[in-house]
Amino acid sequence: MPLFNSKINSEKVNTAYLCLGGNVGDRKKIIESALNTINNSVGKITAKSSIYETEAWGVDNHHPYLNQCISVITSYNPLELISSLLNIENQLGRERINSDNYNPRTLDIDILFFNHEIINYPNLIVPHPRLHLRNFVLMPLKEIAPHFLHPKSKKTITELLETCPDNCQVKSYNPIL
Ligand code: PH2
Ligand code: MG
Ligand code: MG
Repeated sequence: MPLFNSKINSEKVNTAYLCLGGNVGDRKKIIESALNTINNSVGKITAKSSIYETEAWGVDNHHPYLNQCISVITSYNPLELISSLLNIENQLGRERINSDNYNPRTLDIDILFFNHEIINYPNLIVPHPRLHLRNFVLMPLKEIAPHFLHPKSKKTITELLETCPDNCQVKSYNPIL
């Protein structure tokens, strides 16, 4: 019986929504490399928003970020997922200087949703506790999941964006190559 159960668990398919962002280095290349690694090692990417250039939220006068949201299908459980995402951040040059602060970073990959689960581990809270306060998350997320219901507030992403108090600028990123 245990064997049977673990096989079922290892094959369970989960849908996670992630937000990627960074404001140091070649921001676009770093996000693209992260997407490749995620697709090859974490699970298949099923949707991608466009890339946005976004004013730094929560800090004054930091360099603007690029942000993008994706959905991914994965057999990882939430802790396996966050640990593999932290590895990818590290591989792509993330240095954690002071974890309480919004330091500039090459790459941050946050789990926004994991299925419709509510998860409260000491080192992982899902849904992301500040996603409803952030245009840089809600605008890209609305592109790929406008009707997704937040499992706590039971509001859709479209509704959350309408009531989001954030004034930070978020605009489409279309660099002239
Ligand atoms: N991430 C933060 C803090 N502030 N601002 C923007 N625009 N984009 C981010 O990804 C971001 C931020 C903490 O993770
Ligand atoms: Mg973050
Ligand atoms: Mg993070």
